[in-house]
Amino acid sequence: GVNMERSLLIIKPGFLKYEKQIKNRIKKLGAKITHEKKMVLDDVLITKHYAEHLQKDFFPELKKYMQSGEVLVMCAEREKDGLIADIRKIVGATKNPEKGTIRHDFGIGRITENVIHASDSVMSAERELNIFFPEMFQNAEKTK
Ligand code: 3AN
Repeated sequence: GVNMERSLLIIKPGFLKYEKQIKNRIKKLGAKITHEKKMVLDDVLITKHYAEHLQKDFFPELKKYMQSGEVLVMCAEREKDGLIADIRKIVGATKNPEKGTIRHDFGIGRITENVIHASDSVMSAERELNIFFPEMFQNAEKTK
């Protein structure tokens, strides 16, 4: 429907053991996981996904960590708008996430290894979903 909203999530290396618990928290928001894939991120995917961070001091460390093991990439979708903000709330802040958030409860207190990525706006969600699930966008082209 017109209020549908979706978000790109990545459970980061070392945290796939919390897959069920993390998914349960997402589902409690009334969202469904519509697409998912387990993978090791190659250079192309990392570079596209973290395009805005390529020049940052922490990028080499972030890249090395993000390629250090399998990740679980997911698309979460909900019919009611506000899903992206609701997910960011339960994910928690980049630094010092609050008790009760995913990053706090499953994290190990390191900024780089902060458990999960979640899109921060509708625009980034669509950009990121295009990178990891291009098949989601192929019909729109065909029906033109
Ligand atoms: P968020 O994922 O909370 O939106 P961003 O987009 O600012 O945060 O940063 C992307 C990722 O880069 C973070 N999830 C974290 O893994 C890493 N990162 C951000 N800031 C730092 C930093 N100062 N030092 C190390 N890693 C960082």
